[in-house]
Amino acid sequence: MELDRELVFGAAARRLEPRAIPVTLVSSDPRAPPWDGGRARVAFRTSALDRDQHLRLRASGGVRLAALDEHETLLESPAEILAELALSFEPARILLRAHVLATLPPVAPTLLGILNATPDSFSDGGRHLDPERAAQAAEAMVAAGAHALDVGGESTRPGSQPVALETELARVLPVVEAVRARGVAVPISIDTRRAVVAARALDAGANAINDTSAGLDDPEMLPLAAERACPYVVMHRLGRSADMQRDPRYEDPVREVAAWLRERGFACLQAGIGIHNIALDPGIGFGKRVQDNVALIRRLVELRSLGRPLLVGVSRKSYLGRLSGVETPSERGSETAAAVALAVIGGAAVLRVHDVAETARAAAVACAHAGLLENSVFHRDRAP
Ligand code: HH2
Repeated sequence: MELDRELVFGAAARRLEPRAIPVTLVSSDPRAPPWDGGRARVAFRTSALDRDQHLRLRASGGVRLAALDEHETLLESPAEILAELALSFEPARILLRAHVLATLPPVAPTLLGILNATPDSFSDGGRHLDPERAAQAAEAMVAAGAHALDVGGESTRPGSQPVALETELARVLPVVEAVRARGVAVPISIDTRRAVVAARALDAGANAINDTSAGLDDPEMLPLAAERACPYVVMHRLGRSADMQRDPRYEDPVREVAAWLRERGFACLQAGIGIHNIALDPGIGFGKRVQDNVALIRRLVELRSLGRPLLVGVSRKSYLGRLSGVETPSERGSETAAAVALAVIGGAAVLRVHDVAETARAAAVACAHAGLLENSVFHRDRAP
């Protein structure tokens, strides 16, 4: 049965209230592999629907259903539609928990080198303020194994204050331009909460937006990401930088962060951002206690049930220092390597790191243990 993407979970489906329809997963066919020719076959119980809801579901084009009987239905869907479904419907989370690991191809993570054009970032503050020096550092990171670079002009460390728009622009634009002028050709993400900064950086040669506010600090951000059709990182944050570490609390940080990311991911879809351009990030250190960060890394695999690539930023973060007793961020290389290895095992797709060479080695070892070596860029690029 050929399914039309728009018909199945396209624009019409987005008009549905995400959790209005109490459809529950019954089972996938246990005899068949979850993916057969790129399609999943999953049965949903729809008996909980009243007539009105049922009509709405069908009228929405939200699910193309072949009835099993009057209470159960069979959904068939290509991977990308399931991914979109995961952000839109709560039951799909359960569904994807069962299927995603078996279905999304495992890949070695992308290394995203951090290039902070700031005087006050917690680890590399002041090192890359000069555009030429920043471009040299970018070149060195790529030589060391970075697949992409993340340029930021505003520290978001706990307790930091926002910088003026003009200041942020004056910091990041010359760096993006200098990196490009030097011929560094890897993708660049712009780490900003402001749509204007993102737009200008994209014009200057950046390719993606990394927004630590998930679109909540600037109403123009999601529309911009949709219009530019560029990758957009949705990061979880509790509170704001100035106060986020004051008294963060969760009952279950992993469940709560997952629910929040699903909500914001759905907002991205509604704003018109393509499902393939959405990546999710648990926001390590952003309004989290040590045990919350630990739980998020230890149970990272649960966030994969959201069906989108996960970006993880553990590099040198203070919770690592709290665990090991090392206070100076730049001396937390071993701590970073250990956390990066766990993130790889948990299925991280992108690792945001300061020391690329060191992390590349840790990631290569972790990839081998996770069975990702064949796909590993480390393996491919470094084979003699
Ligand atoms: N962490 C920082 C900044 N941006 N973006 C994403 N997506 N995920 C992160 O974990 C993340 C981020 C904080 O680290 P850093 O840039 O090194 O420090 P500062 O905010 O002080 O500039």
